Amino acid sequence: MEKTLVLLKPCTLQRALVGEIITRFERRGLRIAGIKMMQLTDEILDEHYGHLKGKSFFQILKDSMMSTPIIALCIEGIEAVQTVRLMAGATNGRYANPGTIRGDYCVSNQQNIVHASDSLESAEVEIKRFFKPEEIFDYTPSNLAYMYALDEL
Ligand code: IDP
Ligand code: MG
Repeated sequence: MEKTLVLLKPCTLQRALVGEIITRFERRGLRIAGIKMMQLTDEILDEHYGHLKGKSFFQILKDSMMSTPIIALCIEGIEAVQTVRLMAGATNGRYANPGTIRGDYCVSNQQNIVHASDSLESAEVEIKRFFKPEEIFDYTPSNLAYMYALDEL
């Protein structure tokens, strides 16, 4: 099964939405394979947001991501990368579809509740960036046979 990285951003902790957002992933039927609270640093953000270096909002984004601890989640499911991206919605919360996390909880282009890996390749790199191997757990959910059809597993 696929694993993907989700970060609950500082805005989510400040707005006390952590439980609600984690509940959405649980209710969807995705498995939490790892979870931890972290204070991000300039170094990890330079890597994580390397594709945005040079953008006018880069420093504001990094400062915001360091303003409060974040919660990192490793989430697992069949095609979890795409499922979680669809759940997150468009980057700009003002344009995100209602029903998505961003579309239901934010109105900002930056303070947009979650980070979610955008491809299988970035998920693999990002999970390693935020979790040590021993922080990822491989237990079998007891309801798995009711989450997926047998020919999907
Ligand atoms: P994503 O989070 O939907 O994958 P990216 O383009 O990878 O979007 O950007 C990473 C993060 O940078 C966004 O989630 C958002 O917080 C911030 N960001 C992206 N574009 C803008 C912008 O135009 N203005 C302000 N912040 C932005
Ligand atoms: Mg991105």
